[in-house]
Amino acid sequence: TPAPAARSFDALIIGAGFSGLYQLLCLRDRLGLNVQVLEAGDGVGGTWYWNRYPGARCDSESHSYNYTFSKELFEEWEWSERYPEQPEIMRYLNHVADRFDLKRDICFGTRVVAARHDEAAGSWTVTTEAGEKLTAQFLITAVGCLSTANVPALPGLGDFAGRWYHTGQWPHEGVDFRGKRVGLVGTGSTGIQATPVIAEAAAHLTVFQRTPNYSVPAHNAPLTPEFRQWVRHNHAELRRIMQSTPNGHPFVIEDRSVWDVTAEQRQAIYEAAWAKGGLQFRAAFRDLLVDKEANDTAAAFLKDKIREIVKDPATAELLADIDHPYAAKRPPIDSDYFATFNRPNVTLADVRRAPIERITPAGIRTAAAEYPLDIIVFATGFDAMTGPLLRMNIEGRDGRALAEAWEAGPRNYLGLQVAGFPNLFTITGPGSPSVLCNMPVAIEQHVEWITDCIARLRADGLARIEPTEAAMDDWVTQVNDAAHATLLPQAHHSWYLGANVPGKPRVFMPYAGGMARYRAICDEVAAAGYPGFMRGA
Ligand code: NA7
Repeated sequence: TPAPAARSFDALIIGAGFSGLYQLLCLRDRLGLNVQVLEAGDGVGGTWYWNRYPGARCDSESHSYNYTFSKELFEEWEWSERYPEQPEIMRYLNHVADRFDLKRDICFGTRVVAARHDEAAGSWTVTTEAGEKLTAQFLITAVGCLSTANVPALPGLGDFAGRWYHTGQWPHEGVDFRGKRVGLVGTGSTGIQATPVIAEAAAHLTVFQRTPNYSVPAHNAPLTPEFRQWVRHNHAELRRIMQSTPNGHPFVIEDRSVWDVTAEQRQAIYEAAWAKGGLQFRAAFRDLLVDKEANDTAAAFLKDKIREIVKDPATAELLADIDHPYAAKRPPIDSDYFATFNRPNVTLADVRRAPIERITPAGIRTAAAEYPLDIIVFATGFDAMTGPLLRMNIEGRDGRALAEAWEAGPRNYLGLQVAGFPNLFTITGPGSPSVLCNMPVAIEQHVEWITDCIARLRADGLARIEPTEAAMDDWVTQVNDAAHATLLPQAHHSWYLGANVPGKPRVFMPYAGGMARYRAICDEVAAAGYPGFMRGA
């Protein structure tokens, strides 16, 4: 029997998280296109569908971690705590999907394994894991930046007699830590969130630390009725602030230098910022991310806090032995992370000086010791930004693979489009500021820009758009220049640089020039009729 004809759409969207849901709404309900979303998970949520590890919570404050495109949606949703916990974010995204009747156009449990551009037909053909083929004029990836789990290739893992999990692929039924000896590998934002929660449940927890990290208390708490009411009445103002700050958060970075104040005043400012907590800490001074000596003052303050909190001096020194500038890696925020090392059932293992050699059937063996374990938790991060795109086997014109085009690192224009891959749009792609920004703010901008771009194309009677090589070269330079104007590239272990994945090209991937500036650049390009892009019939 002949293979069934591929189902055909105006646009295919891959992923049903924050990005995919809003992109569906815009293309289907605003432009009237025939759209299909393909989603690997069995529900909406994206990142939050998979990351169900203990303590999973967003570091953006609740009232800013939502869509702002609809005043009614914004006003009718109430968050319960200062930072939204994973189950609550799932409730929110399901609410959005139901409110706008989005689920009827989403195929769940459908993983994309290949996407190929057909030049003659001017369309994309997408293949799913089940072998189904779908075609569309436009292909939009909404696959997230932190969705390809990085499980270290440690020898012996297959022989481990206990159970092991990656935080980004957490079992839906949860994990029972009671009475168990648990090892947690990784001290990024995820490990720092999970450690205190696992420590409360487990018989014993060993945290395997390769690169120590700063962390500022989150001071999570239930939101008061007064605050919730204030948020409800200030939709326009909050949206305006979030769209004008460099990082999309609803707070403004103080316009003062570390050197404008005395040492005593500085200490008082840091104490106040510590008491306020969360990502706002880095808003204390304007020069923390551009002046190394200014940054050193924040780093010293935060290291002193670790020494103050952690009672055992040797453990405190290991935790405070941080050699990157504060916030040059994504800065974690925590609930009792450092204090957890004062618990009698928690141990810190230094795997920088004594690396993990192998997993044995009984546990983890480092160069210094053997740790018997029942459960290993890998909080080891993701093949960030490029990983989720490259694993889909995307082929552009003449069958050229994206993996080949990006062999030396990602190259695109505005983080959104790649030469040789017509009508492919990458929401929150490398070269966009998204991961340095409060994510929904970046996503709304990307989605609206892509929607306008497609609308303009159709209004002009055109069928395809892709960037020029020259525009890509220029954008790569701008991304590089923006990074090097900051201290961010000085954190050699950061996933911004791909350094956490062995063999990955060392390229600073996000655009560090700020969300507000990026938005202005994108708006200018659209207003000028898309210079840097080739638009054709
Ligand atoms: P991160 O921030 O990439 O952290 C991963 C951690 O795992 C980090 O401490 C790594 O140390 C460590 N790691 C990775 N591989 C190994 C091996 N092989 N051995 C020991 N330790 C290892 O991921 P997260 O999930 O915490 O956070 C990702 C983002 O999600 C976060 O930035 C927020 O934006 C939300 P390393 O630093 O590489 O030495």
